[in-house]
Amino acid sequence: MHNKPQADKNFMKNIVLDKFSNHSIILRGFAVNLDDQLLVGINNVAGKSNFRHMKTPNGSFMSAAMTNCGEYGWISDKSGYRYEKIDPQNNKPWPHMPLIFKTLARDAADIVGYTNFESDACLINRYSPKTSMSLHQDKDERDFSQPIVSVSLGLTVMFMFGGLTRNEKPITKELYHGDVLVWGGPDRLRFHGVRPLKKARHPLVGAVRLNLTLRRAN
Ligand SMILES: O=C(O)CCC(=O)C(=O)O
Ligand SMILES: [Mn+2]
Repeated sequence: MHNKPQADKNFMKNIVLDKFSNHSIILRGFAVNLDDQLLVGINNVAGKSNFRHMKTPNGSFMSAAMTNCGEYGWISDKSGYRYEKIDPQNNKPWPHMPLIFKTLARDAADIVGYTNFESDACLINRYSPKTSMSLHQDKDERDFSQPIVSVSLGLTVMFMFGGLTRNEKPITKELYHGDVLVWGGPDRLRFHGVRPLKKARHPLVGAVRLNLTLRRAN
């Protein structure tokens, strides 16, 4: 018997969808049964390409600690935001994307109607208490017809989902351990971000929130 990681098919039959627009949907608790496997994957990746605070083009530091896996990794430095195949910190390719990440992203995208989503980049964000991410668009990818799949682990956060312009007032949604958010189509370029994390302790993950953002970069 081999242990091929896969989403729990029985669990998938009872998915709770929080559809807050036609193209922005939270699959509540969809990744809960996979949390141990996802955390092992994150630790393996971070053992090869460490979490770090990237520099923004204006010279400050991103408040979330980040690393990547997959063929492409998202980076920020004084030259701007972009995807790179090589981790600039160790000059090696980013660690392989654990199969469970890819499978989870494909299954989640599939359920909400984006078939055959093949992610080639996974940004891993780690938020400590008070850490936030300001409103931004994900627009460094080549093909905006590909959705974004975002997995939350650990502490609960308030996710902000705005419009296609920065000044549109965002709605907020709490994201809990195991929630998977998928957005695409006309919502693909919506501004989004997360409010500062409140101090707490998650029984499995500890005093942080981890986020996997799976995308098709190229
Ligand atoms: O942590 C999150 O839920 C959002 C992360 C995000 O928007 C990003 O990394 O681009
Ligand atoms: Mn984003």
